Amino acid sequence: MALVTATSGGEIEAQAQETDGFQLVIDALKLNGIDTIFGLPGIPITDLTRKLQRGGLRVISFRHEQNAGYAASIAGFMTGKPGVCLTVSAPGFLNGLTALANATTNCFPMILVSGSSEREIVDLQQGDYEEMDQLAIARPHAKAAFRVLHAADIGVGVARAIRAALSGRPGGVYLDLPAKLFPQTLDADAGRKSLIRVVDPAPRQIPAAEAVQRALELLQSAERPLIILGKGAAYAQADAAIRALVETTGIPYVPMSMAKGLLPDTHEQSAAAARSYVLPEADVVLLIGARLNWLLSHGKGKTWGGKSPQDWGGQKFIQIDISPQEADSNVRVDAPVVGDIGSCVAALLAAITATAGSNWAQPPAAWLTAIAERKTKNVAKLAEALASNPTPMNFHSALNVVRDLVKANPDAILVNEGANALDFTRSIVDMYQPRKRLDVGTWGVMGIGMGFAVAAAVVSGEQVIAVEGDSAFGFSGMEVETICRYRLPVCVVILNNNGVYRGDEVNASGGRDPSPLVFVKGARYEKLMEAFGGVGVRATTPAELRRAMEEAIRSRQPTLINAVIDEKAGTESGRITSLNPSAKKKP
Ligand code: FYN
Ligand code: ADP
Repeated sequence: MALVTATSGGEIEAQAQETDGFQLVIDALKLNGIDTIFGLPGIPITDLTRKLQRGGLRVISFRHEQNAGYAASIAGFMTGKPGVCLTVSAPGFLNGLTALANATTNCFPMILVSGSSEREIVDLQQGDYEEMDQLAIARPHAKAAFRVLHAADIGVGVARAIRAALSGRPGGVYLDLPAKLFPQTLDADAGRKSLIRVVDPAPRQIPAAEAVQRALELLQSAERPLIILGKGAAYAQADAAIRALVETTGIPYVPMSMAKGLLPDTHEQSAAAARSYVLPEADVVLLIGARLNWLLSHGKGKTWGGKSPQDWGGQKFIQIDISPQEADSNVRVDAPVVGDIGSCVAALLAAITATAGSNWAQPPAAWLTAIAERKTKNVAKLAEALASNPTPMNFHSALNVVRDLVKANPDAILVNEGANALDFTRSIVDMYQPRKRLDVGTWGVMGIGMGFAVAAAVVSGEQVIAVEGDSAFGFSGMEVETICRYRLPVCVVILNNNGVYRGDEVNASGGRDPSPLVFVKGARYEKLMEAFGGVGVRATTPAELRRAMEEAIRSRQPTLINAVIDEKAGTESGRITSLNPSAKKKP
């Protein structure tokens, strides 16, 4: 259809019948239920951010694109809709790319939308403003990458990005929008018709009956069965079916970090407190949305009872995963079950009922008793550590307070990063509901803290508690301004021991510079929050920390608590010291 020609009297009507690239991006996102954009305005997307807000989307504007990207990715994990991050070209794009790569690695659905410079100049390398071939750079770090050159293709571009992010194994998608695209106009009717509402973007994938049968037979043969729940199981939002499978079979389970709370950590079948006993002792292990990567010692070696780091421990694995390529990635998987977790777990439950009715044989008592004994011992050991009240505080006495407050506020979302601050929080703070624990994930990445906290508060409206190592906080600390600007109910607790891992190291050369691992002693992080109108508190005792956290949760005000702990508390790399080649060599 031809463009309407404007006359002096009919100008408004003419404009109303035209649309442009800006509007089509907004319409395409809205049509697909995208209601929030995380980003940072600048050339060439400044006007787009304005128009998105005017168009009714929530636009959360950050201080650094990496944090906006992490926010988008975790919004994707929490909601099952792709989280969208919008950045400027070249450096802004690169800042967002870390988060996109992290999303792909973690199987979080996310779309990084970046403006880009003039293709004609970029491709001839003639030195454009922020010149960069962003599409080529994004491709290896994303599940898929697309560029849209014509406004009429925006609908297809957005639809392809959504499908790629959500279908099969979720991941990060890059969508390149050159500056010239936005002001391109076309007939409004043609524009409307070019848009696509994506139908069934994450189609169910039903497992093959014989794969389910194979898994069932292996499970029935087990004497010491174990279930491992990963963050894929949390993402799948198949909470009731997973709980039914665990409880019907009576099999003990271990949650990976972000699967904590999928069943309450206080569940009697949780073997988390006996982790180092159950992994090597189990004979059949059912993995649900968990990969046998480094976090599970690649399914072999001493963690699994193997004699040396490369030795197989003898376990047989059943693996439920949406990716058909995942099985055998590290060790043999005897019964791969490929499909979406909801369908696979339902199929397994149906097969159990068909085979055994309500008389499924519970795991042998000897196995359950042995686990219970280990659990009791570890729980008692932990309780003793939590009860001690040293001066200054240590990780245990501070986290005992967080543990109580999460228990009293199970709807709250816990964001957690650091080394020791991560490891101690994971084992000390019980979670009670699914998808409430958000952390460093598959890469063990530092810097997710404030981005995750902002997104968690925006997406859920719930209270967020961010437990941060002082080093980890530094990567995203400036976003406390964002937290204050949007008045988000985020309580940041910095476990401050003056350094990376700990704060008492000195410069071994005797020179004037501090050790590379320490920070300014006695830093007043709480003042950073006060600078933007939030509440800052310095806490040196568990009682002060408790009071400050209770008040933060009661008031829902942005709060930063500088929890001062012993600078000698902490070990190098926390519980993964073995991965740090020089860790044993003391300076
Ligand atoms: C766990 N534990 C408990 C409980 N839960 N004891 C008592 N009560 C409860 N509720 C015990 C558990 O049995 C272990 O003791 C110990 O606490 C630690 O448990 P965890 O955390 O489950 O196990 P572990 O061995 O640390 O797990 C391995 C891991 C994990 C690799 C999956 O460390 C992890 O997720 N690490 C991420 C690290 C990371 O990304 N760091 C960021 C980079 S830091 P034992 O059974 O006695 O062993 C850069 O430097
Ligand atoms: P963790 O770190 O908690 O062990 P991983 O990220 O290693 O978890 O594993 C998550 C796994 O879950 C991935 O292999 C991914 O393919 C899978 N996954 C994600 N979503 C689904 C889903 N809806 N159905 C089935 N598998 C899924």
